[in-house]
Amino acid sequence: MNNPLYDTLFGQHQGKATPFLERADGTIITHAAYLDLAAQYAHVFSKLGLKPDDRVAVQIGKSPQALAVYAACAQAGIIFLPLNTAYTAAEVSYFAENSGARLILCDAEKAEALTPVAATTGAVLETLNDDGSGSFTDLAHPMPTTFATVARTEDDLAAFLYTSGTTGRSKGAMLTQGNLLSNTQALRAEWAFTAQDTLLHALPIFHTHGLFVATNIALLAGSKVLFLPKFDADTMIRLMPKATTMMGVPTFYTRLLEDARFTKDLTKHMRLFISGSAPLLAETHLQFEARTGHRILERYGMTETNMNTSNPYKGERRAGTVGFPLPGIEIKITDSRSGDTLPQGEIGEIEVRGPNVFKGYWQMPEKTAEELRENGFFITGDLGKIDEDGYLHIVGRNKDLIISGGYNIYPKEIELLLDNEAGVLESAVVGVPHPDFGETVVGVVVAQKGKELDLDQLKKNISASLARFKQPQKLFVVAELPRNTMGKVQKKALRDRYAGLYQET
Ligand code: MCA
Ligand code: AMP
Repeated sequence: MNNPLYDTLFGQHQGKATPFLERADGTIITHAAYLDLAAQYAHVFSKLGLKPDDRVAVQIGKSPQALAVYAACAQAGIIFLPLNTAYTAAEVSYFAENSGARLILCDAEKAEALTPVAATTGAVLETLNDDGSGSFTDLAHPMPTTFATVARTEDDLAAFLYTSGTTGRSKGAMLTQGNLLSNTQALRAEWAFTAQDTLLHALPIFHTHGLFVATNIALLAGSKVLFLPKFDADTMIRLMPKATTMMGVPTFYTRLLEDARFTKDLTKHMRLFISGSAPLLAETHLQFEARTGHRILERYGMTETNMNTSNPYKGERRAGTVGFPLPGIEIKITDSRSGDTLPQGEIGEIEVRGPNVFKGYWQMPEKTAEELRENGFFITGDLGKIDEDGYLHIVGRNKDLIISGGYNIYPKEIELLLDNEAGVLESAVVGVPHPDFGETVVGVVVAQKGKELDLDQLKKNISASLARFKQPQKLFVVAELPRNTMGKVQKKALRDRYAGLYQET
């Protein structure tokens, strides 16, 4: 095997007219058509002068073409760097610059805003729109539909996914072919995916969940994918009868449960519902079972590790837990300060080791050393315990992170922007419970002495540099921030103070 990721996930389907993607309008893209397009894209990379290990930063909508860029990168040995479509040009500029991307692919409407960063970094900028048109397509059109796959090993890098940190600076998690492949193989087997499956896919494809979990498993198993541009309850319900499996963040499940058309009858043929990326409330799990008779299978993962644990496919799926370590993966619970392993049942830091654990953060050896121990254990920043039956429970986070609708938001990034605004002395950003998104962002600011703050203006000012989903839904002015005796801001006190903001009455 000369390119493990490409050969195993993609190459096995070359020339096969089997259905791969089915779009909401019923159009089908076969494996063969998909891989022909990927080969054409790989030729364009060569024509543009890209070499193996170069990075391609991709901020484009969810389309078969976007997925073909991923395959093309694997085939050409290029590092795929997908970016959330909600990111502003300022955010994308950082990723493009930090990664040293040689090519930036974006929608035509974003091209103007991203031209300056391409000019600064010397990257080529091409466009690829949701409907498949664009300058990249024009370049690909005359290219051959076969490409000599570039030789790689499992240790070679396949993708960078950026994840924020407590300092507010995003870090590029380097994922190898072996990281992705080993996890896909473990999950396919655990969840029993086969070519008879049809996966209802409404997740974005720029994060681990929709790309490396959902898409990779379907590719490995040869399953068909009902490929929807985004979550939309009407379309999900219309297409559910054609599916056998679904993956989603908890918001998908709470939204479906709110819909009276989502019934036992609609789901009786379904084989499996999987949830992850954010905590699924035990209450949602139980409500789902009462409505449909299905127990949602909850699993736990991270950008740096892909999936770590999963509730069993065959055994008991326990509400409020994330199950057992996947085969080949070790989990231990440690004392945050000493790093010592704690006795079973005690709450501590969750650490993980296995072939799934990433190679480190791009050009940030100190950050890597802080989180990745020399013995290979990665310190997740999540707090958990293992119960007497071996199920892992996530009970909290040792990192300052908000998860809204499955998207991660790092308060520090928003606080730095707020602190920079005229008249702001200091700020704190917290996540509060939200019925739809699980958590949502609330900001608290302290004005400089004698200054009046215009909160609407403040919101507007920071919005230029911040994706919409990260922007505080509410801002409050307070006289001072609650602090402990060490002077540290007590975020828990703030979370408690604003916990009722979105509670339904
Ligand atoms: C959209 N909006 C949001 C979010 N999504 N606000 C807060 N949190 C969100 N997650 C805002 C938009 O900016 C917009 O604001 C308004 O909501 C409507 O936008 P729309 O696109 O229509 O939203 P939606 O379709 O209702 O989207 C909600 C969603 C979506 C379906 C929950 O966010 C989603 O698909 N989330 C999945 C994220 C995911 O895949 N995470 C996996 C990460 P306005 O109206 O003000 O303009 S991977 C991971 O975490 C690990 C590895 C793991 O374990 O999987
Ligand atoms: P990300 O940085 O996007 O990879 O998000 C990873 C984080 O999402 C983890 O560190 C957890 O805090 C959280 N997460 C993922 N899956 C679950 C889950 N099933 N339950 C609770 N938290 C989860």
